[in-house]
Amino acid sequence: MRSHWIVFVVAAGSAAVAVGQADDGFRSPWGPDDQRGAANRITAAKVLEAKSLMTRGDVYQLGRAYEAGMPLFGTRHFSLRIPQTYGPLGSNETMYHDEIVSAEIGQVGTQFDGLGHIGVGDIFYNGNDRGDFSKGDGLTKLGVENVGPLVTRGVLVDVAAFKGVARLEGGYEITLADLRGALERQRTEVRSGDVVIVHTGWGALWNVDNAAFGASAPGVGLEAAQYLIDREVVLVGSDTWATEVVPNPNPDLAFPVHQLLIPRNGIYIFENLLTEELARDRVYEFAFLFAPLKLKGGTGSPANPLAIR
Ligand code: UVW
Repeated sequence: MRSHWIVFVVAAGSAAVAVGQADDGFRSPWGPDDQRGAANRITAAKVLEAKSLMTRGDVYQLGRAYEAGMPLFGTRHFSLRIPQTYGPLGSNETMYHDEIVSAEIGQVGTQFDGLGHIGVGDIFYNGNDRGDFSKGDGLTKLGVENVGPLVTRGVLVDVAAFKGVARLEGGYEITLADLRGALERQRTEVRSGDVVIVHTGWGALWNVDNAAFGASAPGVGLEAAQYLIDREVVLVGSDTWATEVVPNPNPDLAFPVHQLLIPRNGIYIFENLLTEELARDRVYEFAFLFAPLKLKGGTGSPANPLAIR
């Protein structure tokens, strides 16, 4: 069941950005069987570039704790139970605990959105039709197990500092001028194969005012996203639950930046990252290390990525 090919072009600032369906926009430059998308940009040279950025030995954890009561999108849920204490085993009395976790495990808390997460109508990354791979017991294509390790140069873009605020307002669209201005202020450039993480300050609301945290979010707009696509990044992340601006300034559109990045360009999204410490220490360039959980047929991965300087 293939939906009609239609192109919607939305004026985003001065640029026109295609956000709808296009028969060319979904085709992978890495071939018709490709399931890794922009992860293909991480070459041995990018790994060595990341290594060269480890000059101080400072390690930053970018993942948040998974815990009951954390903000969740829509009807998603999370629970962790320790069913019982087992043992004792042997004369040495070994005791042990296991946990049962119930959650949309790739889509709660700090989360890495894989290529099977988002479609435009029925069409997903590389022209894959939902009807062909979306199965109840796991995606048969574009599962997160295909991504592989992401070890590359990371860039933090502190848009909050550029705007002179601790926290951008909910619904604030990060424009191309904001992105460029923040990068210039930091004297940082974005290169092919980079991971780009945006600090908005919104993460300060996490587990402090969860209603406000989830009601809206500042984030990347279509034009800024297109800038990062043109620079051939691997991933765009941030300290908000969507990374993109919510609601979109165009009230007709729902999560168009997700569509532009993931199915149309094979670029991953990271959400709910802990960016405060990098912003505080003005660490704008670092080695980024993350390997998605090999959750076969999964849409995303829980995460505790590392930034090392
Ligand atoms: C949706 O899946 C709609 O949102 P997110 O990727 O932000 O969790």
